[in-house]
Amino acid sequence: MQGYFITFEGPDGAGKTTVINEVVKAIQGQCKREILVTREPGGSKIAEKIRDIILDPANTEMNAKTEALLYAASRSQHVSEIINPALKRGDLVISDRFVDSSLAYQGQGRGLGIEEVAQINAFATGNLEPDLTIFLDLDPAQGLARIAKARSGSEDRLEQEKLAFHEEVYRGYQKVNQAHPDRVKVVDASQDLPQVVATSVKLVKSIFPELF
Ligand code: T5A
Repeated sequence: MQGYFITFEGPDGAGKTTVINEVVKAIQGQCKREILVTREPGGSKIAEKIRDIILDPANTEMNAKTEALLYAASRSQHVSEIINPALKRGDLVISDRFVDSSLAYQGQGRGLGIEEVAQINAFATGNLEPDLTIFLDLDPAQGLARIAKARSGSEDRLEQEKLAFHEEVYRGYQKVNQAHPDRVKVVDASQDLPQVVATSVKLVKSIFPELF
């Protein structure tokens, strides 16, 4: 029995973690499959250790290629140890970020090239692609403002990047979204949280009616 793989993407502070939690609360009583929620970077013991290295604000000297390769390494472990076994069991896997984050942040934001970063990730994941990606669409400045409000002073290395970097990342997401219109569904994340959650739940139910 093959499972289902849904990812949530978006700029920092778009609300991915909050929305995923609410979507799961809304569907878990009705969904016919086990639901596994996970996140990137991280999701497994080794991948979480790599996450700590990547996001440590003290690692100012990390170069862009090292950063891209660490995200891909963390993802490879996450896929082989957590995601693939869950999909094999037939679960519904929901991941907070996946390859599209690397395409946008490292490919476009760091200027490594979307195609180049896609290649190392195809190697890392064995070409695993989500069945559905929900892109929480929010102006990067608004996302950073939400983060500053929620946890000012404890922003990680990527969150501490200047607004210009996050705007470049957003342009990267737009390119990725346009290249995959069937897989990526865009939700306006500037709406109130209950509206963002309701739209996301509606999308999941309409795209995978057999799950309910
Ligand atoms: N990264 C990641 C890469 O560069 N390459 C990669 O390949 C990958 C996988 C990850 C960092 O690494 C980068 C991206 C990131 O910079 P992280 O801590 O996991 O670090 O960062 P995020 O995934 O961005 O998590 P955040 O917590 O920063 O953002 P979320 O999850 O989008 O937002 P969330 O849910 O924490 O919400 C932020 C605040 O907004 C409020 C929430 O209550 C919270 O206070 N909020 C709303 N407020 C008003 N209206 C709404 N609709 C709201 N929704 C949420």
